Amino acid sequence: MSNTTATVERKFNDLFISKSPAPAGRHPVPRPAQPNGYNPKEDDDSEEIKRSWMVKRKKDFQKMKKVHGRLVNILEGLELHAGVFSAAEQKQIVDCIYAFQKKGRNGELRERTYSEPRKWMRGKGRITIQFGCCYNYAVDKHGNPPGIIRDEQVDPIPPLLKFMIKRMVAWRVLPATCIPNSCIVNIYDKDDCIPPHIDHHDFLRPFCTVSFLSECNILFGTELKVLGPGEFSGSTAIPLPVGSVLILNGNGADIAKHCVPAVPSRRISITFRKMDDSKLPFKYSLDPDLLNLRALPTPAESARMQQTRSQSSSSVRVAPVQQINGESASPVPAPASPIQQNRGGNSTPVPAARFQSVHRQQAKSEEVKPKRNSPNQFNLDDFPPLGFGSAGHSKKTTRSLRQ
Ligand SMILES: O=C(O)CCC(=O)C(=O)O
Repeated sequence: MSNTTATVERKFNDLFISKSPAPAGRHPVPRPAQPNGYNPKEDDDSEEIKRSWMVKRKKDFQKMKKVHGRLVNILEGLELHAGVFSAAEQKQIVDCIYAFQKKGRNGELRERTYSEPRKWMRGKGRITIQFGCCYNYAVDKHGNPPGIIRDEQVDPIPPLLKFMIKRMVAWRVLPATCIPNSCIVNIYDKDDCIPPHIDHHDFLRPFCTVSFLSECNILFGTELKVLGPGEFSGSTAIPLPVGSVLILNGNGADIAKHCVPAVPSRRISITFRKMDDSKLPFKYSLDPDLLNLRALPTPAESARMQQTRSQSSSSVRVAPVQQINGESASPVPAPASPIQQNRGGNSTPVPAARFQSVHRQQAKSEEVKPKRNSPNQFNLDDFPPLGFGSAGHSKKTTRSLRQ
């Protein structure tokens, strides 16, 4: 690993791993370090866990279309998670990508890892960096069909991008059942694009794409029309805020095509995908860093853990006081948090004051800029954080091919 990459990574670790001490008087139950190196502070009210609760998640994308005579929600399975990577984290990731770009240009990466096509017309010229496997977009000069080329080797996923995977699993953006083992970095200069496609089935679903540097739209539709170089039209445009993760699954991955039209300014995306086991490169070996990843507790789980802890401590120390005074030793209930209100208030609270102060901080620093351009352009202003219902849509059911 070069010095630049190692320094970037050290700084990134500092940013990603919460180090704030436990509040006075609290004695977190020590848990064994996770074998994968992702060890947010063990206390269940750590900054890490609270940040994971503040991610804004939209999961109710809908566009009904007739497919083979049946009305189907072609966007079923899409999810947009905004605010997964902070501005400082995004900068570290982008710096790391630039360090790899430099290595690629200097011929310091494996031959098929780095590709920088000649910009011979508008829309063409997107740079790609492939880690984990060599993916062939179209029949190549050796006659290889599109898909994973099993006898080619590319560089392994760098540690910083593995941290991103761990973050996404820990924060419940990606399921622990489909952990990516490959990724493609796309570096778009102004006017570069990615044409309409459905991702190859050498990769499992769900897969995801993370956005950096500038916001752009991704188009979805069963018919995406090519209007000109880098210009496409489709039934649905979804803006991708920087630091957000778009999950592609279900009909959104397999019925609808997607594309990114010529971008208005430089943009980087990283698409993470898990390879089908039967398509793994012949020389691929399992990465121990990506085994046994786990999600952090939801607000409800965290509250249950806290309740269990306070019940066990009150049964030891508080009971005699109860008997003497004839009063309940239960703490005065905190005002209902937004989470409790939303759940009907019958479960144990996340400490309301703490939750709300984090919520206010997050709302202030929110990077998402809502836009309302067209009826089919989705916006982020009503994204519910984890534990909230989807504002205004919580009861809506979606009809899809996958029910
Ligand atoms: O750049 C994006 O957000 C989309 C990337 C994509 O579709 C792909 O890598 O297959």
